[in-house]
Amino acid sequence: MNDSVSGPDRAVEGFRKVFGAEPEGVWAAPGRVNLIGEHTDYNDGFVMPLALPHTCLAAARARTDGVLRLHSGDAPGGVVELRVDDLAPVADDAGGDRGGWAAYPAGVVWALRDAGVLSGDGAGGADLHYTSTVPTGAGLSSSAALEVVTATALNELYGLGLEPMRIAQLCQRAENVFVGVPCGIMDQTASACCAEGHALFLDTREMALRQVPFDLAAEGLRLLVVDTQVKHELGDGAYANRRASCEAGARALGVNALRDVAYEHLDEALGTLAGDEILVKRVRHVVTENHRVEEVIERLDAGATRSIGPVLTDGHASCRDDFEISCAELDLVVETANAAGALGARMTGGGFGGSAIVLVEEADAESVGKAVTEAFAAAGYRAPRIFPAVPSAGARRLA
Ligand code: GAF
Repeated sequence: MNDSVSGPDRAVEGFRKVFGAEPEGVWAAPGRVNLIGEHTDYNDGFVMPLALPHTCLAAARARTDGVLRLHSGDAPGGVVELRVDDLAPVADDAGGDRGGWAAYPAGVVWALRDAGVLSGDGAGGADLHYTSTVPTGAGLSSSAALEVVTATALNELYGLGLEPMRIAQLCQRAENVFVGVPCGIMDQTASACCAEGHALFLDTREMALRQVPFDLAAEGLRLLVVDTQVKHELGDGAYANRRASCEAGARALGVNALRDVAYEHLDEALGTLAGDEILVKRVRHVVTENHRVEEVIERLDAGATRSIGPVLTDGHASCRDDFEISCAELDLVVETANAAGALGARMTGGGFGGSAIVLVEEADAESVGKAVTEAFAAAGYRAPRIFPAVPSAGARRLA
């Protein structure tokens, strides 16, 4: 493939090469970072992600014979061919491989059919070729981008008329039920609904969203993403474990979800949990984290963008000490960046590796990045990848 061609052209070229035909269109869906509100989305809480300029592209055309052909320019293994009528989630106790990367788009077709959005024998058949610039395994939602671009393409190819929020919900269901990952709704909503120059405030209980202006360049600020390039194995079971602790905490407190524990009554609530130190910590993280999202919104609404820095750093301490989802590499980013003059920093996403975000004055971006890179070298860690998080658009058609 010719490396000099731009995104959509590259997707079209890849499609032609693999399927020997013209695609009907090219669609894009972005990865994300989360500004604040970590592990709150499965507690009916608040989150505030923003979309990255990095996207997963799909060149696609519909098929009338009920065959789904999936090809990724980034993964080895060639074309994965499936019959849409045969798609079914793998039973939880079946173990083994659920189909690698292709399980995500296949799960989306299954979810659209299972919800009756795509109906009739063979509906959902398509040829799809993907190419992505969202780093994988970096906690930047490459899987959600893959799901959302698939649903967005099929939405148009089949004239389904789905709103972005509905696309996000169907993609979450694909991931929960078909792929078997118990994620919340944040990543898919970010990929489907974000807007350029904005962060997305989402109330995951009401599924109400607000686009919050977040034009950092205009304020002389920059948000850096630091991809630590590590993913600790521990993370796999730990997400489900944290989710189970939150549900246990809600049960112990007699509420539907931890969202219902008021920040003002947190001490009382924690008193009720006395004796279970783990539940105390998990509940404290979720309740204070929801409060931090509200604080960040207030400060942004007041035009005091710089003042969100310490709130981000407090959020990191809570992820590290109470929710226990950080790791040495992420902690080193936060400590080093803040010591080098950043306004604030925190891990972002599920944790146990992946990426951190750092809010800096534009003039300090280079020196702060350099300090982090040097600290990684001194600690014997692999060099991190550092790039700016420019708040970008959600899923869309490109060609
Ligand atoms: C992962 C999940 F997919 C999200 O739903 C969210 O829970 C996040 O971890 C933590 O905030 O990205």
